[in-house]
Amino acid sequence: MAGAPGSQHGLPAPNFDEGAVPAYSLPDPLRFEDGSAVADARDWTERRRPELLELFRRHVYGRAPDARGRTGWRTVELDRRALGGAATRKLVEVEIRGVRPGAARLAFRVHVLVPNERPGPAPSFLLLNNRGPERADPTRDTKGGFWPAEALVARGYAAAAFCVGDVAPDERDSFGSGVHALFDDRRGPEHWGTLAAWAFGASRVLDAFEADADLDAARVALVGHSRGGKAALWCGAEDDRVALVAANESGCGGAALGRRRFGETVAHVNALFPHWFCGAFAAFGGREDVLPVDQHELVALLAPRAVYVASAQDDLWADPKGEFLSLVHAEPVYALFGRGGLGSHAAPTVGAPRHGDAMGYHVRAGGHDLTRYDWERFLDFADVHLRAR
Ligand code: GTR
Repeated sequence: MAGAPGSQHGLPAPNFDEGAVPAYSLPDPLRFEDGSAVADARDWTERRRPELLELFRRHVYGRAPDARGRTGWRTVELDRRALGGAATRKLVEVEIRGVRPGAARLAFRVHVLVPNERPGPAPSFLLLNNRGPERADPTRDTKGGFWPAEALVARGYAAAAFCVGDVAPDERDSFGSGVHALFDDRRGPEHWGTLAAWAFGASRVLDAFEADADLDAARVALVGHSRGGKAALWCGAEDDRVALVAANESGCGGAALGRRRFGETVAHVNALFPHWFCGAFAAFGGREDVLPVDQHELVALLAPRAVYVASAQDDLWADPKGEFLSLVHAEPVYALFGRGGLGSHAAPTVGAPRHGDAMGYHVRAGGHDLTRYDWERFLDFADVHLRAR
């Protein structure tokens, strides 16, 4: 793929040839680090899941601070006649109170459009918006496939979005700013990276949703595209209040298996975006086989909750096949809970979504973007799992 971002950094050219994918063997999510086997769902939940979560914190995303009692929220704007009367628009300010003197609080804004016609508290889709604010415009002056709020509301879901950059800037040297500055004065190897900070922000939005009588916080789907998809998956792993995660073209550090080294690799992503991860992750560039985890285990951390992975045919940088395989290899963990996965492991067909039991997948035609097509599939899947009541 000409001009793939990695080629500018003196790194090996990325591989886009399926025939050149190296032989690899994946870590088994159902084996403890001491080699013993996970016996049942209880063993998984009480012992193996915490062990795995800790491995991801130490080696990949870093450890976020304890947020208990640190969130505040208030509605700063309310319009009951938004979307031509179909929705109530709220602008909610979420506040995070820090522990460091001189960096006491950070406030960021969440836009929510709640359907006015609803039988009770609404299920919702919360977008971790990693693009400009105009991509999730609550006034609807700017509309597009990235956040088709009207379509969500028409199907009974609240449409919510916040800009991840308001929680932590997407910049290399940003550790001393955004939400990081509230808690830390230095960056160590296990300190939370920017993806973990965005995930932390999404969890604080859930704190606010739990206090909002118009919303059902037990039926929240997180949606993230690309780097936003990586953060959405990690949020679902860290926060079991999340009912469904839809990770769109999340690629390396998201749903794609690292050991395949197809498209963007651990070396590329660390060279381009070292701040996204904890410092320790950089050591695994080109050494994916010694990383104690792979990304199917990130998906497994969501079990038995609903998970949707979406790819785009031309988005080889994100490794569509590796994204699909993460679901496949997470299935044994879902099976512990009596939950089925995708239903079939046959190679997916472009434009033919596969919605199994707790897992959904599609690969659509076209390139790297979050589109109306993707959302329509997430909605179909959510109708089964979050059922708009
Ligand atoms: C790319 C990056 C990917 C993905 C993407 C995006 O440059 O290499 O991992 O996150 O940006 O967020 O659109």
